[in-house]
Amino acid sequence: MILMKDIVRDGDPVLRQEAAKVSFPLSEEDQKLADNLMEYLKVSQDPDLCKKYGLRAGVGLAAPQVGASKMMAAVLVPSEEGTKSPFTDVIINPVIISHSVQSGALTEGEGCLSVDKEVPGFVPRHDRITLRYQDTTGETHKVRLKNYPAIVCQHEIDHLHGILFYDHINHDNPYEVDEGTIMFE
Ligand code: UDB
Ligand code: ZN
Repeated sequence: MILMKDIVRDGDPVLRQEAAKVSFPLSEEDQKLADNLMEYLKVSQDPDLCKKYGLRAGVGLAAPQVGASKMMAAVLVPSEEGTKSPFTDVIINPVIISHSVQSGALTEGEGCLSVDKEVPGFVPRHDRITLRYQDTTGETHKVRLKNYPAIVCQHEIDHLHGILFYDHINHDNPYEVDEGTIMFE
């Protein structure tokens, strides 16, 4: 089981590398990696287990964050959270094939399981994306995502290209975003 000690922190070069494409059928190692990434999210979102294992409750975890430079990330956006539409899958070789002109950003800014310090500021992203990815069986999916699930997927896909959330924050003006940017929780 993945614990906080297994999560690679900012400063480790693996977080700045371009991850390698994953081939199918998945190797046993890659299947286990997929299972472990999703398991972390599930366990961390259970308040009792989260506390018991000293985790940070996560909505997404990318393979490079556990030291595996592979194009794979788990996403678990729970449905209970009022306005947030759910999205759960292990996304492999994901590509954003189109996106809205409109930007979106979280009112609270972003954090990252690999970044221990808080970095204040808005992180401008696409409000809507069409995402193509393969699941663990190798089946290709094309999904349209908006708002929160779209933000989480963009954050995780960034990890596969060596990008961290604070790279997107305007350094001179951390709380400045383009006119018309949709802000949501
Ligand atoms: C997170 N968690 O997992 F709506 F159960 C953040 C951390 C960095 C604060 C742990 C989070 O947003 N928690 C959350 C939200 C919910 C329901 C719930 C837990 N990430 C994932 C990450 O670092 N992936 O690499 C950071 C998010 C910031 C914006 C999108 C991902
Ligand atoms: Zn992250």
